[in-house]
Amino acid sequence: MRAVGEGRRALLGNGGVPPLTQHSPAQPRLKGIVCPPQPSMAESSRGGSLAFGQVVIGPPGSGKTSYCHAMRDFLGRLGRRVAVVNLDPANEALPGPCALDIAELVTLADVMGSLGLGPNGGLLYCMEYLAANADWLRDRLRALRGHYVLFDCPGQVELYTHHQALKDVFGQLAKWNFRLAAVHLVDSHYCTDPGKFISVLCTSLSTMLHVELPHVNVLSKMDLIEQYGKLAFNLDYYTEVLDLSYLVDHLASDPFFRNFRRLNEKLVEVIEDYSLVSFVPLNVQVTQQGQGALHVQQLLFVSSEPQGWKPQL
Ligand SMILES: Nc1nc2c(ncn2[C@@H]2O[C@H](COP(=O)(O)OP(=O)(O)OP(=O)(O)O)[C@@H](O)[C@H]2O)c(=O)[nH]1
Ligand SMILES: [Mg+2]
Repeated sequence: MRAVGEGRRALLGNGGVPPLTQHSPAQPRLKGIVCPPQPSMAESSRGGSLAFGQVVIGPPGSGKTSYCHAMRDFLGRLGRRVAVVNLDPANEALPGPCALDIAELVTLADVMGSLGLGPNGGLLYCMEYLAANADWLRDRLRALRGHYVLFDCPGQVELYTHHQALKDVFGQLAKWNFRLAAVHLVDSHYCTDPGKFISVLCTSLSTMLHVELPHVNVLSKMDLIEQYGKLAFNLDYYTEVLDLSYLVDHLASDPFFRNFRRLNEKLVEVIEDYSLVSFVPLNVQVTQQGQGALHVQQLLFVSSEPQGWKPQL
């Protein structure tokens, strides 16, 4: 970690990040994918070649790190140049090699120890520290030109729903000619509980609106869905997110949740009015499509489409 005092000064002086383009609900979109305005090719390629990749985001334990390494292994087996960049300062035991690790700059343990912060505040500080030291990231990423880059991000929901630091880092990456898709992983376990599924819909929508990147929502750990419990509806119902009134009715069959019916109706109304959220089911542990879930290769195509790029596999 650079000296904390230096980091603090850098944080106080971090006013140079330009605002990103505003989200427009009128933008064209594919199923499960939002395509905010992208810089034109001519504008993007000024000052360097284009680079492609994914920012892998989502709640704690949703499978981000496993996904990054499964995708890296898959592309590596095909002979592609691919790199995992660990942006999670709390990641200590990584399941595979990383081309670049934020631990070189800052670790959560260092921040908690030196600033007396808890794990959540410490992680937010680390992300602010990274945003304020974007030059460090830019210098290290230069060595990865020509690679498809998978950014393994931390599992803290507020980073994606309202906190500014990581969004600023994504904005910097766009200025350095990275064309990124956000792959937002959510544990498919939430499908087994209608109340939790509504909250997942709300956080997924907030994340899409806040992060403002081409976006794919993924239901992860599909190999476990049957063990998680019986689903009240077909899997398609959860992935397509079309008519949520059935979900509210189902929830209201529970005497406790009946009291909150009106609140749930209003929440799903917001989701339906935006009409942005849907999911792609993913099983990182298979190499063939099965049980209604995609595998990493198909997800690569799904996430590349809004970037205007077709992977050559
Ligand atoms: N069965 C199964 N387990 C998975 C899958 N993906 C991840 N896991 C397991 O879920 C746990 C969490 O996975 P991680 O990849 O560390 O999740 P993460 O989102 O990176 O977690 P944080 O970085 O702590 O937010 C690990 O025990 C993984 O082995 C999957 O597709 N199927
Ligand atoms: Mg992780």
